[in-house]
Amino acid sequence: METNPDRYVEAFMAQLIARNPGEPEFHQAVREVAESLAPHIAASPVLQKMKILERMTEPERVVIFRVPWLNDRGEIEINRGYRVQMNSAIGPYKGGIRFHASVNLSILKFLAFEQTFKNSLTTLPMGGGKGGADFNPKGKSDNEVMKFCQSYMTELARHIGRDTDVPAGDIGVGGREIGYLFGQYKRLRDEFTGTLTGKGRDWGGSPLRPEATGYGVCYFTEEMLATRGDSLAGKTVCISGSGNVAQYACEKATQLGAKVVTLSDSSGYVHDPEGIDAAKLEYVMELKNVFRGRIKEYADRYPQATYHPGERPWGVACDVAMPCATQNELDGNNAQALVDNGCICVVEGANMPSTPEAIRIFQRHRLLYAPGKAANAGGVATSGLEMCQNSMRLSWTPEEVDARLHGIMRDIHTMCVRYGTQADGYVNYAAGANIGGFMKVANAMLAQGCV
Ligand code: NDP
Ligand code: 2IT
Repeated sequence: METNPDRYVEAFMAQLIARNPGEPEFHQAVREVAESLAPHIAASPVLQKMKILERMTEPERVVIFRVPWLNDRGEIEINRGYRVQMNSAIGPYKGGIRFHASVNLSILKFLAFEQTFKNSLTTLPMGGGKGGADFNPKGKSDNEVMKFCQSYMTELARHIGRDTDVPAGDIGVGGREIGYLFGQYKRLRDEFTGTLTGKGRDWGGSPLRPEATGYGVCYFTEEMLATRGDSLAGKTVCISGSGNVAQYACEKATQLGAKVVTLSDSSGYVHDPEGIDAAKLEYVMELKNVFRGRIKEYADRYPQATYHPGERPWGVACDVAMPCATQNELDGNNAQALVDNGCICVVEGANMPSTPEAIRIFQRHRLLYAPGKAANAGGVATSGLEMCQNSMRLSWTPEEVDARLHGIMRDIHTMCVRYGTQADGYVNYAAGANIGGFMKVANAMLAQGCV
């Protein structure tokens, strides 16, 4: 039994790194959690004897498979498909599918690990999983995307099911891809069930699932600001990304009275000092979702906006920053720039967008800082609501789903405050989310024995 928290973390991490070499994102995600949990685990003979954290960091199952498909020129292309089934202690595996050239086992294990805690925080019965492929959708025709999705699902179908593992979208996987994936799943299994979430409204999708992650980020932001007697109204907001999460974070922040001044993609960012209002956002949605264009076109359309190629938006002065693109997109220098420019609140729409150094800077300067596993949980929570509606074979109204989403985000905030409030009154949301998310999963694992 190791009773010193620092020694516990170092010994634990040394073992984890030796067992999982060459997986830096996975190491980073686990270390962040291990540091929060160390005081509790170092004080708990049961958690140590039952090897709870050791088991939580070993996926229950990983499948890796060949995904061959024919491109529009009739040539064979080969990608690598994955599904990481991390933890099923409190429900079926649940988590998105990512199609991006960078996808590898390290990234999917970090995402599946974080998902386990996030899903626990939603209070809904969902375990943790994540999948994807190193397929790059950029420049691919609809036909090629469909062929790829069908080939990916042909293998994945044997590993998933409504009570086993329920995938959804993530980077590179939105409504179009979920449609192709669902079509192939239904064809192979000859059953119409809610095995994927994020489906179209007319065929089993929940109202508000597309909006849910971004809206949830803003609801969570409102809760955080309220702890300091403040709100989003009148705030200047920097958002990165211009995909699903960024778009709906922009929409809701604007509805709540904030002015969103940036959006980005992997090529650069646009800065619109007048704010990206509803009409301009409609243009962005068409540009990104229909024409699959680049964010730089925004600056051609709206000449008061400037385009900054190859840069991230964190040098723009703002009150609130919402990183909504990808992991490690906000480093220590970016964090320092945000602090120097007067930013008071950082809310993660993406998964693990801030590097450990960035997080230390936010916390040292006592910013309101919320990790993705708490702040972006509205997406998977609404996926959980979609599963619930599918099981009942009925559909709730948008108002009903929105009210539930709002309630869930409020409850996650309360959980973070409960487990994350320090002696000096500062709320460490990262620690709160890690401890709050861990408790339920750990208790379930203890009850279920050595499995
Ligand atoms: P989308 O594919 O819709 O959008 C992703 C956005 O991020 C695009 O603007 C993309 O730009 C940008 N981006 C992707 N990779 C990079 C990179 N390496 N560097 C800079 N920019 C990049 O994905 P989502 O909006 O769904 O996901 C965004 C984040 O939110 C991810 O971290 C995801 O895991 C997380 N998330 C998503 C949820 C969901 O429900 N969809 C739920 C919870 C979290 P480009 O077009 O140039 O690639
Ligand atoms: O990271 C995430 O929480 C998601 N991509 C959503 C997962 C889901 O199952 O809705």
